[in-house]
Amino acid sequence: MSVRPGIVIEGTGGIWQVRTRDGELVPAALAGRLKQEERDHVKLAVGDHVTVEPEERGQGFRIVSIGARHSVLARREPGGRRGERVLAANVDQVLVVISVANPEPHPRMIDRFLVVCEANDLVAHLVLNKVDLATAPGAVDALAHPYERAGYPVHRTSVKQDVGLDELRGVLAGRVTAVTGPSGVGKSSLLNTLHPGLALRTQEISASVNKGRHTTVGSKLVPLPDGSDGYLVDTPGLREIGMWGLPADSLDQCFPEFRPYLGECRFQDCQHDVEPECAVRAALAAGVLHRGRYESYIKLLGELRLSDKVR
Ligand SMILES: Nc1nc2c(ncn2[C@@H]2O[C@H](COP(=O)(O)OP(=O)(O)O)[C@@H](O)[C@H]2O)c(=O)[nH]1
Ligand SMILES: [Mg+2]
Ligand SMILES: [Zn+2]
Repeated sequence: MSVRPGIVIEGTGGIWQVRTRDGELVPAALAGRLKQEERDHVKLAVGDHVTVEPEERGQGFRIVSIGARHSVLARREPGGRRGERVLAANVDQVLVVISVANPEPHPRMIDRFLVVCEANDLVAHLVLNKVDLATAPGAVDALAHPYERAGYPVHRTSVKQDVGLDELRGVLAGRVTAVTGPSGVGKSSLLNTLHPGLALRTQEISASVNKGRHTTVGSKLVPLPDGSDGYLVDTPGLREIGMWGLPADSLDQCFPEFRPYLGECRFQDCQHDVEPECAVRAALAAGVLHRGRYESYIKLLGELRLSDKVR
């Protein structure tokens, strides 16, 4: 039979664009049986692995099966999981891009991006771009250090001086990657230098074009032109995912370096703030945990406690 495996790269319902394993792009609609299932629970999304077969009549294809997902990039609406909207399925990793200078890095902002990744069970890589602008010796290492200690891969790059670009190209190859970070840090420059000719919508443009009609502009997967079967997730929604829906008492899980201590505190529901005999704060006092990362935790904890109350 002529059933072909592929990946959904574009569409918001109705007709989907499926890229088959041999690289052909075919329009496809959900088979009637799957449409019923979709109404019942999961909605098809960009990034889903599917199989398609040709329609009996006409040029189109139909999607006859949907594979299990290993991850979802979802925007949770205030009020919990009910309003969850899947921006992309099967995202392998997120690159959080920060610049060493111009704009100045804010570690607390880096922590916020990483928490969003952890809360969505997404593997995060930190990219420190514009290393050519570092002034003090050791400044880049000092920035990288707490994240390397927490277990994150950290990549030092410069578009201007061609530093770390081959390494980063290797990180993208064969994987589905979403890229995020503040504006002006060099995300577009990096991607265009790594893979000239990529047809990415820039986040800045989609953010303004999209105002007030988030449901009409969907995500896209952009195939990498290196034949590696890697994709970039082009989504207008990534920066708005935020921490909505994350309960305050799960925040500690979003700091990977805290995990060895969780469960070691005197109180089982310890939030590592003012509670006595807290294993996280003991590790902090012993210099094993990084002070700035802990301060980020306390700041984000305060925000989540507030939004827990609003709900
Ligand atoms: N010095 C230096 N400037 C860079 C580097 N990468 C990007 N830029 C500059 O930073 C500015 C913002 O880059 P852009 O790619 O638009 O950032 P985006 O908003 O994150 O997409 C541009 O003027 C780039 O030329 C780099 O590695 N070193
Ligand atoms: Mg840009
Ligand atoms: Zn504790």
